[in-house]
Amino acid sequence: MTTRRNFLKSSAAIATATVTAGVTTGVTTGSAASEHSDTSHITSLVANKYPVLISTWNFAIEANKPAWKILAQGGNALDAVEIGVRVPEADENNHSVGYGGLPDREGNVALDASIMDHHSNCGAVACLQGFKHPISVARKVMEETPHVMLVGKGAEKFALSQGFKKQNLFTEKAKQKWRNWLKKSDYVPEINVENHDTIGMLALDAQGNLAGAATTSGVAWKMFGRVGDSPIIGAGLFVDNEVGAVACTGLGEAVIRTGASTVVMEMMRAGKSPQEACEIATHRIHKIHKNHRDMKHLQVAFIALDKHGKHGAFSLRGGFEYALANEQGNKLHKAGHILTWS
Ligand code: SD4
Repeated sequence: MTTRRNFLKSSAAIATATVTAGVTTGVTTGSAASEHSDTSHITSLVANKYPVLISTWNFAIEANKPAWKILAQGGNALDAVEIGVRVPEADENNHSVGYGGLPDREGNVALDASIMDHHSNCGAVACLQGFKHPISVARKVMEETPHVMLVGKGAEKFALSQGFKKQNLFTEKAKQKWRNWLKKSDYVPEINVENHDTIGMLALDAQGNLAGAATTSGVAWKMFGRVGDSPIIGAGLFVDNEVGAVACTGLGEAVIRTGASTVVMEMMRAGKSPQEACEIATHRIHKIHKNHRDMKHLQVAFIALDKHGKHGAFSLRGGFEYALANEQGNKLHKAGHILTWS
């Protein structure tokens, strides 16, 4: 099996399309807007930055393709992020999202997802079993119910009522990995090493509106009923159309403990760049977890996009990549980080 670590070691193939961004202090995509006081100049610079799309991990390159198509044709950010994250959800070789995802320790493939639009409407599902596209169920929760989140059996009942078809998501490959895990049954949530990661996707459309989506099968071998950060607005995902959008990946428990997306958002609101905001939140998680039992294997990572199309990305440990799509193309980037894997 190619682990993410091995993949990164032997990633000459992607090196041509990869740049290192914001290793410790920030990416260099900063808008020149802050250097000028002439508003019309700012408007034209900002206009050049629309649309833009950013997503987590290397599988984001494929996910960005249909999403970018929508944005490039003037479509809205909400449709783009939903269509985009459906790509890894449907990929049986991706063991961290949707169909083919690794199960909990009892053998249940339990999925979490959330979606948020530019009006601060949001919808989420947690611990949903048997539906390949939890992101689309989450969107229906947002559009068709008075609620934000449905979980477990309630989410399943709702999905069926909306016409989603129930199916078996537990593939033979995932079963094999589970059976191997059962031999020792030791729970070590090594995010990078397992190549087990959420897709978070953020888009700014041609109208200047933001949306975001996150979808995952959660950490492998979790307890039955465990919910991660991805379906929790303000933890794994947050969109505020006045400010920006944020998505997290990594160990959800650490993200929830720190309200991480909210931290990034409020830093941007206070005037920090998306890059600075991601770095501040990562350092906060590091500080809070220095003596925590989760620290040994802890990985968390952020992507952020502001209202003007500036982006940021940062992770606690090395190995986090994100794909950025704009008029210059769809490219994989390595994010800066605080620690290396020891
Ligand atoms: C979670 N953040 O459930 C999610 C998914 C994950 O690497 O494992 N990300 O904690």
